[in-house]
Amino acid sequence: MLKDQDRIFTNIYGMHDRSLKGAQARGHWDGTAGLIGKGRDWIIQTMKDSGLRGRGGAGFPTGLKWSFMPKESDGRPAYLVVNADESEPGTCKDREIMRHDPHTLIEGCLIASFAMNANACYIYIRGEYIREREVLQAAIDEAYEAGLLGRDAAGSGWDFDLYLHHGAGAYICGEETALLESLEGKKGMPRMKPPFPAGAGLYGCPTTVNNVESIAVVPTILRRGADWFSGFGRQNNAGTKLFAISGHVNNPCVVEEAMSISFEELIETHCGGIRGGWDNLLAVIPGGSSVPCVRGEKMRDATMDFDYLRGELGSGLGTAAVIVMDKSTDIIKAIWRLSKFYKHESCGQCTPCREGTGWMMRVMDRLVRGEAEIEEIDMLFDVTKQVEGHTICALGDAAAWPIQGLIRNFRDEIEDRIRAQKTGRASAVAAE
Ligand code: L3W
Ligand code: SF4
Repeated sequence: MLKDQDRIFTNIYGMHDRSLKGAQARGHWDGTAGLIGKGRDWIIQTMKDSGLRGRGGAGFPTGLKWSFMPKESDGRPAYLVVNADESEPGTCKDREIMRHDPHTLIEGCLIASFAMNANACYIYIRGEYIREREVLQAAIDEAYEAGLLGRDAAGSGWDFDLYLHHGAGAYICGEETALLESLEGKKGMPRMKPPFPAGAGLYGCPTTVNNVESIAVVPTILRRGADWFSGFGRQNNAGTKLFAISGHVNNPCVVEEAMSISFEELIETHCGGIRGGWDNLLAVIPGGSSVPCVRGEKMRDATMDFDYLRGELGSGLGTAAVIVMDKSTDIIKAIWRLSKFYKHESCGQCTPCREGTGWMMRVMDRLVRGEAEIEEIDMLFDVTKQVEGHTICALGDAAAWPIQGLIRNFRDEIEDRIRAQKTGRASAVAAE
């Protein structure tokens, strides 16, 4: 179990004062100008050495992403954009940072922006996060008041402005290029990549888009050192990590733990175990709704990190939103519900996603009732393969993967339901 002195988020449960005074008492904003004074190359190298991988779902190395930004200005301004459009079903970790520990994020925005030559940063916050944006805006105002933002921010010699922008409730605006479109005042529709935002992002300028947690951990990593951070977890899966555990555990929670903790330890230590005991565990979605579900018995010994969950279990760590389902769950219906979500959230600009999400949802709808032919299971799988990898953004994949996970792991249950439905119908006809 992670020791208290190794936690980055010291107020994740809101037990302490979240104001600037409280944050400073817990060590935030301590020597910020000194960290900036060490220069861009030092900051980016330390982030690379720390092994931090992006916390928004894709796990792209953060230091490497920062190094894609132009070293010298070519006349265009550079921007940092923080993705606080936390909408992945099951995911609620960034919310806890913003409402209880907002200064960790604000200080991170300043340092990261400096490292990328950006004098301005936008935090794009999910529209439904109304209380969080009030808290965050109050913290930003406080930081301006104290001279930590604005001209010569925190006495660093760097001029820096931080803006909070509210989303309007569209999941797709969490996709980084749709987010940029939305920030520019346009409809939130993903752009083709490349060019990646580092080449042409906000207003066509060099931009880095990072998740809230990725930015909020930066000041502590720089203060405590890359070796300290990379000492948690294992190679290629370093650091501490916020896990948001929901569903059929005795105590659902958001908790910071060492990466690569075992699933069993995570659940037993922080969640009071599985509801009804381990034998009652049916399935787990370990990384937010976009990654495939895994059968419960395969999860117990699972290592909670990017490489294990993808490599060994064909799933993923995603946003580390761990959704636990016990045997009272109708797993086919649960995955159908996700299909409905993705159909609703598709922006509709590419055919495989626009048509495929509806098609998949309608077949799933029949599978829930067992009103299908066994052969349709393979046909549905084929359709998910035609959607996956053939769309502009990852929403198409996100719609396909949960269904693939269902078919791989719960095929017997799907077939049983179809057979039971047929038998029921046959006996009804015989009875007539
Ligand atoms: C420059 C290259 N930059 C990649 C950058 C890219 C982006 C980052 C990751 O989707 C996933 C998705 C969801 N030159 C680059 C480069 N980059 N190659 O690296 O890029 P990518 O394409 O691997 O992923 P993505 O499009 O950012 C994110 C999944 O996360 N997800 C959850 C999402 C929901 C939330 C939320 O609610 N907070 O994040 C869960 O699994 O499905 O697969 O910045 O530009 N050559
Ligand atoms: Fe829009 Fe779906 Fe295409 Fe993404 S994959 S751009 S959400 S239609």
